[in-house]
Amino acid sequence: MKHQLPQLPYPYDSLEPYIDEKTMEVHHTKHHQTYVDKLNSALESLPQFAELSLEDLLKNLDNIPEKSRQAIKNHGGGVYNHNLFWLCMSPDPQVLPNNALADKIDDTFGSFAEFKAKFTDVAMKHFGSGWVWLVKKPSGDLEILTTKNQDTPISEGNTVLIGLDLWEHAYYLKYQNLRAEYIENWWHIADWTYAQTHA
Ligand code: MN3
Repeated sequence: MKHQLPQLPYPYDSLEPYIDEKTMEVHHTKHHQTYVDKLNSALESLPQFAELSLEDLLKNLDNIPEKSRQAIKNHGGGVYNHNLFWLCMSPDPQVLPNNALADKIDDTFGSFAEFKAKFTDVAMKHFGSGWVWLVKKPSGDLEILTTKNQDTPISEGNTVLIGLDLWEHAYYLKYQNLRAEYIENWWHIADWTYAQTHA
C-alpha cells in the first residue's frame, strides 16, 4: 500500500487573502508531497508494516525497528499532520464550534474568546518549527498543546480536533516573520467541521 497525497477539498486560491495561493500550492505540492514520498521510501525496507494505516503506524512507533523509527515519525507525522491541516480550513468555514464541543470549550477555557487567546499564546511561545493543537486526551479532557517538528499528538494517545502549522513554510511568503498576524488571520478560515465530528 503506497501512501498518497490527498486532493485538497478547495482550490489553492480560495483561502485568500488569509493564506495566499502560492503558499498553498507550494505547501501541498512540494512540502506535503515530499513527506508522502519519504514515508513511502522509508516503508520500502519494512514490508511487515506495508499494510498498516498511517494512524496505526504513528500510534505504535515503538513497534518500528529503531533504524527506521525516526523516519516514520518525521515523514509519517508530516503526512498525517498535513492531511488533517487541510481539513481544518475552508473557504466557507464553520467558524465556531457548537453543541457539546462548544460547551466543553467553555467549561475548559472559560469562553471561546479565552480559548482563542490561549491557543494563540501557546502558538506564539512555541520555539522553532512545529504545530499547535486542540486535542482530546484519553481522559476525554481538552488540552491545547504544541508538538515540535512533525511529531503528532496521536502518537501520545490524543485525538486531534484542530491544528495549525507553525512551520515558516506555512506563512513566510506572505507574512515573513509575523507569526502573530498569520495566526490571527487563520481564525477567518479555521473550520470546526472536522473537530465537531471527532470531539
Ligand atoms: Mn507544513
